[in-house]
Amino acid sequence: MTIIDGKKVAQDILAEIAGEVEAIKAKGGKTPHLAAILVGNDGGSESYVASKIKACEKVGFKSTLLRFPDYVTEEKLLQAIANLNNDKDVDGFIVQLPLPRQINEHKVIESVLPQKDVDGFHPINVGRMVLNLPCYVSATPYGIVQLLERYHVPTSGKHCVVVGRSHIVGSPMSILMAKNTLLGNCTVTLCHSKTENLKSHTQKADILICALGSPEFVKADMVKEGAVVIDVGTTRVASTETKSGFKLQGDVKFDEVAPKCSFITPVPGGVGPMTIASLLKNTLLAAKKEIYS
Ligand code: L34
Repeated sequence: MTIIDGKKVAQDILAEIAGEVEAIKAKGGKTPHLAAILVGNDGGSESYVASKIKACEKVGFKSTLLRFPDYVTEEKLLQAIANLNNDKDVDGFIVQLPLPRQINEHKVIESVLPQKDVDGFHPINVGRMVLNLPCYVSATPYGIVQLLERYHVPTSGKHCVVVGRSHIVGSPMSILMAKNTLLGNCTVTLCHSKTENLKSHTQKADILICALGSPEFVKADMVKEGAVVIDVGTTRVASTETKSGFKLQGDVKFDEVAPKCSFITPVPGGVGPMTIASLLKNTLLAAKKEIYS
């Protein structure tokens, strides 16, 4: 059994990006610039956005954080997005999700210029991803693909079961794994909250991707011997073991599932850090105008 070290792979990717940034700067090029919009004070969002900003510093990107209170109006948020769309110095930007209820998430996502949508959430980027056209692939699925690649996990002809059909992870993941590309060519089953007898599906998975956001939902009896298990869940649960009073828990009951696996990602230190590395990779592509020239 191999524990996939997402933290290490993410660090390797950040080092590669840093090298490219150095080369761009040495040639007198513009410093890549990522901006992030953070609404409210959700603990998870605060921590993820802080990690994104820190990663920018590490690779030599410029970063800008725009903060709004959770009572911000949709109009004000859309204005901030329009400003970033028009800001020539900003190569790419994200609006951290979730957003408060008064804000229409779809409206926000569609107002981001696809050329600057380094989250890959805009319908143009999602559509281009489905059609195998150059695009920004959203960071978490892109991170998972890179983990599988770097660990040489065979995918062709394998049965991949994705649990969870969110727009940002489950749905794009199911599409990527089925693609006729070097990494892909899986037979894919997409399971969700209405799936009957979920266990009968997950037990057949050669590659099981868990993205439901339900702590320790996936138990040993749901997993096939020798499976590759990717745990996307990062739920904050109360804990007396940590100073902060909470800990991160994945969707997989790691201790009992891991011994059955050929490969498994831990939480923390698995998919999470890869989400950040992939966002920066997309931002570098944006700065180099490699997707949209
Ligand atoms: N717009 N909203 C937008 N883009 C995204 O890509 C995200 N996501 C998800 C939530 N909302 C978003 C993230 O950034 C989830 N997510 C994310 C990013 C990073 C980490 C987890 C989720 C991460 O770094 N996790 C670490 C632990 C961090 C900690 O201890 O708090 C890990 O090792 O899993």
